[in-house]
Amino acid sequence: MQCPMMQNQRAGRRAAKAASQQSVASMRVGGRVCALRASVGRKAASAAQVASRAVSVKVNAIATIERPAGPAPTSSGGGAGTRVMIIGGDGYCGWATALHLSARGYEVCIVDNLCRRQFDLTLGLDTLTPIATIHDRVRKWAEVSGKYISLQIGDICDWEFLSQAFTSFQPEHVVHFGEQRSAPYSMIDRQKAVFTQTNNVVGTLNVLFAIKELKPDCHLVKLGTMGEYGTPNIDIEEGYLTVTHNGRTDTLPYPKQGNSFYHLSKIHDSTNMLFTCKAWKVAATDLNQGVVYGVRTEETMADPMLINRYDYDGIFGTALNRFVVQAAVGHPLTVYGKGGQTRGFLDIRDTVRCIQIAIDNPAARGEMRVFNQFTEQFSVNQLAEIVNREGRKLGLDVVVQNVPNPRVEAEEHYYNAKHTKLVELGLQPHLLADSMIDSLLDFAVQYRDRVRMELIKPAVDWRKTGVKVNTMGAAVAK
Ligand code: NAD
Ligand code: USQ
Repeated sequence: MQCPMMQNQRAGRRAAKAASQQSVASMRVGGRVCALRASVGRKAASAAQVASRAVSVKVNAIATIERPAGPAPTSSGGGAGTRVMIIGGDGYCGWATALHLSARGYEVCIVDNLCRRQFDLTLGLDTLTPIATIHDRVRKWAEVSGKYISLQIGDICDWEFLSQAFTSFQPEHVVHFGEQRSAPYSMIDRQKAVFTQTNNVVGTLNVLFAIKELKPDCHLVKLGTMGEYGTPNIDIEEGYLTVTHNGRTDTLPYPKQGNSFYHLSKIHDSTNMLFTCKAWKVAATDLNQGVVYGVRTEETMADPMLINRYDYDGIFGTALNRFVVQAAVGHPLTVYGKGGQTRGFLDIRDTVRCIQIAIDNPAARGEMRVFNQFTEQFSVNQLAEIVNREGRKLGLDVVVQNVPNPRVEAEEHYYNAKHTKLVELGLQPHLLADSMIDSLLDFAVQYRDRVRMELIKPAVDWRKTGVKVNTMGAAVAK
């Protein structure tokens, strides 16, 4: 019997047949592995051709866009041709970072299996902004900037693919964004919880092995999350806590208390990284990032084809980005529960700058360095209040609504998290007060005709996590 995915991909393969470069894709459907040889040229590989490992389908394709013959980037902008592999470079943070670094003279290679696009296709979601394919994105970037980003399409859980990508690119730094990053997605059902933890933990383990086996001096910059710490009733330090217990003192990893299977996957990653820093002298920076907001960066606004994704739905949309879209379309702002939940936040323009700072000031061999990557902390109520106030200034009719909390989390709690290390290294934060006025709301208003109101409601209830795959049920709240 033919694999269903093979039928879907027939058209794509026909289109690519003439292309010269060959790649091999293997697909697992319901436990069976079907081998297929797909011709994927420099201009080929659609999202469908490289559909993700997610949702019972495993496709490991390798499609490459290599640098054309000619000089490598020079020192313009300070990157000096430093070779940076960006895993997850087609995603929200990764795409903006890839362009930021490329523009500044770093030699960038994006690695991505496009599973994020596949999640949207499977669940019926869409970004607020119309985004181009990754191949069109990097081609347009070359036109706009004269700088080339190489592209490796494949799954980092596939060792053969990852080791080949490492060997051919020889990264000096690998920035690892390439994980399933939605807490609600990880709580939809058993299959997605298992996928999230397998994808994230195995992918990171493979990256650690790739560094050890193939490029031991490569610095790992790994995206962790502030949610690893949970909401303890004491100050949150940057990674480590000095404790005196029964008269003895030690500095230990800060206690971790994740509030979803996604957040727990990040904790497992951090533990594996700490161990390999000790055992193999890996140099690692764990960036415990807060919730990112905004969409514009200098480079992603340089052409409509470079525009970044912007998630506002109840599964991938994050708090502030959702509130801004809700205000733009006249939907009540969805404050979950009492709204006292407090988190660290940062503008995406600071995300890209933090990554550059981590690269320019690398960890030493054997060092597991942790930075808390956020610039300001707010409660959900405070965010709603700011969006309400600024929205009214623009003439928007904003209503704030406390809706039943679909998550299990503290709704009133102490929160004071340190975040000084990146500032000490030169980060100059974009603060929300300014971003809100000059960027966020008017951007959402510009694209509001694309908003699908039915995707806004909270879609996944932590207490009702199912055992079966539930796609539309998860995307559209009842
Ligand atoms: P995203 O989903 O937009 O991007 C992740 C990218 O990784 C996607 O393009 C996806 O296709 C790719 N990917 C996932 N698994 C892969 C695999 N096995 N092999 C190859 N590619 C794979 O997510 P984002 O919002 O850009 O987040 C990036 C990272 O930053 C994540 O690790 C996330 O946990 C972390 N983070 C994000 C935020 C936020 O607010 N967005 C906040 C804190 C931390
Ligand atoms: N929230 C609302 N209303 C909404 C959406 C969210 O009140 O409409 C609340 C949530 O209940 C939660 C807080 O806002 O208390 C943050 O939720 P979120 O969806 O903005 O962020 P979260 O699920 O924690 O995940 C996001 C990213 C994740 C990253 C994390 C950073 O998706 O990849 O790791 O932010 S942190 O929160 O610091 O762990």
